[in-house]
Amino acid sequence: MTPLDSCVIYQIYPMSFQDSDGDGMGDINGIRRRLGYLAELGVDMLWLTPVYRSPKCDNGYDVADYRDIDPAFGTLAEMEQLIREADAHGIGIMMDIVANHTSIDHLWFQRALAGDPHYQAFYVFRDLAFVEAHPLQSIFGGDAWQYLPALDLYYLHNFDPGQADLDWDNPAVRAAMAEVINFWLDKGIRGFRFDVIDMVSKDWSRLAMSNGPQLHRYIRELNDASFGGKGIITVGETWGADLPHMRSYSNPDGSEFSMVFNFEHLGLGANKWSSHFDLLRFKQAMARHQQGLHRQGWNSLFLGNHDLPRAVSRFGNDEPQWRELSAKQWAMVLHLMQGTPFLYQGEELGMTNRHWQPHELRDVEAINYRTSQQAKGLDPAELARRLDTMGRDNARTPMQWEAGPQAGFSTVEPWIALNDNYKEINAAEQLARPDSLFHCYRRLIALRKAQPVIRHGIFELLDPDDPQRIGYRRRYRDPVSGQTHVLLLLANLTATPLLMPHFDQAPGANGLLIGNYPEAPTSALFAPYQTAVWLLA
Ligand code: TEU
Repeated sequence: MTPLDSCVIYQIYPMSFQDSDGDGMGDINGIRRRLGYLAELGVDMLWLTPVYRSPKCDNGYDVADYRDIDPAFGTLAEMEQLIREADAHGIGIMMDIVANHTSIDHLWFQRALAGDPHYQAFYVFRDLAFVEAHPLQSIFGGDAWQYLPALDLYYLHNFDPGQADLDWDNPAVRAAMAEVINFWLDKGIRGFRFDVIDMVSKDWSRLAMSNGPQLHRYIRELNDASFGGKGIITVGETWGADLPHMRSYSNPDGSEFSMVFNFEHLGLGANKWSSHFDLLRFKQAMARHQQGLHRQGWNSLFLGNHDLPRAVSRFGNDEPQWRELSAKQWAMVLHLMQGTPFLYQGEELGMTNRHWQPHELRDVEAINYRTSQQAKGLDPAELARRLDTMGRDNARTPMQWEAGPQAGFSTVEPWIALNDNYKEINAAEQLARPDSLFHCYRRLIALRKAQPVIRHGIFELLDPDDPQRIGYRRRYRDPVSGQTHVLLLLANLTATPLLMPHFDQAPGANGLLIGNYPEAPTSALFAPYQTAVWLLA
């Protein structure tokens, strides 16, 4: 298995990756069919968002059975085949562990409902007095407490009412979750992504649903009881992680996770729906994490996932004239940092956000948000703009494989609308064109494996206050040869030509490692979105 420092992980949203049985929804056999494509890209591991049995009120993040595959995706036997076939390509599979909550269809919750006190203690059931003293809003909107007349109790759901929070202060819950992980380890799973893992320890005294007092203890206990010491790659989803927490989570002693997802660089702010991307904050957050975790932890590197807008639409310029240059630029900016890059499906093609008609929305979060904002009288044009720029459905449109019917995703109308631009943006076109974004990603992935300065070099941000450019240096001293390798990246983030400071340090065309124009820059005047990366001896 590829070691952590050169590993690149590709995230698959199975519902939207490849349909193999003509029901308009992606499935496990569809992923198997595309393993050749993923091997060509050069990725080492596939993170699958949940494929467990689920009523799918939150597209699988409401798990009804952690040990079975949802019939819409296939069977356990097909999953085992996927694990074997991926392994034959040198690719591991990473499962998504949804440990903070289960579906209310899960047997545990059903037994709790039937009055079994052992399983009632798995969840957060409380009486009216407690609920009144602890008012909480669900992340998807509305009250986080749901009343159950049959029990005359309320249960906590930080997400949809169909997703009941587990009580991790109950040791039986922690043991049950370790067993789930061991079940998948036995099947040959090589990685785990832990959904909202910072919410498993809650701090009731502060009414804080994440970063509670037992958080790191519970993670260490889970590590000990399941994946620890087995060369498994793990990543925790932690919206509330600051640098000290990140160091603890990704402690090089291996006692917690390999790394976590920190979201600060995305500039989502307090309210994601009205947030704007802020380049200076991005640069500063990246530099802080690059430097703060160097040899003291490990970074994940990502610009997109199934909850976020499409990367080129959020960070770059998705107008047809600039889209590919801009997407290559962001790919280079991210992939030449230290850490483990995560590529979200379609990012390697530069897939974009789309315009949503109200009836086309599928995501529970977007639908709830639309309803609540309409009730509050938000201007309809502004509401549409927010859903188009920030809605999670943007990331969930079907993979664009080819220019033919349904973009090659399915033979029937997909469960969620395609992006109309699949005739221009698709895998078939890019595989055949050597200077495409796909091949740029393929090169970046290969460079990480070839160049120790990318894996280990110390990071230095240039001009942190420059709002139009990104520049950084990486520096690495080879312990054997004593030779120092320096990587220099300069990027013009605007649609107009710009003079680039630090160009005088570039060694000329011969030292160019990678760039997004056919020719290396010959002067300090960079073309629109021009990006160049040199290796200095
Ligand atoms: O996401 C956690 C989470 O907090 C997001 O729902 C986030 O708040 C939202 O997208 C931003 O508005 C994880 C999963 O990635 C997500 O798909 C699930 O819906 C959620 O947990 C619940 O399991």
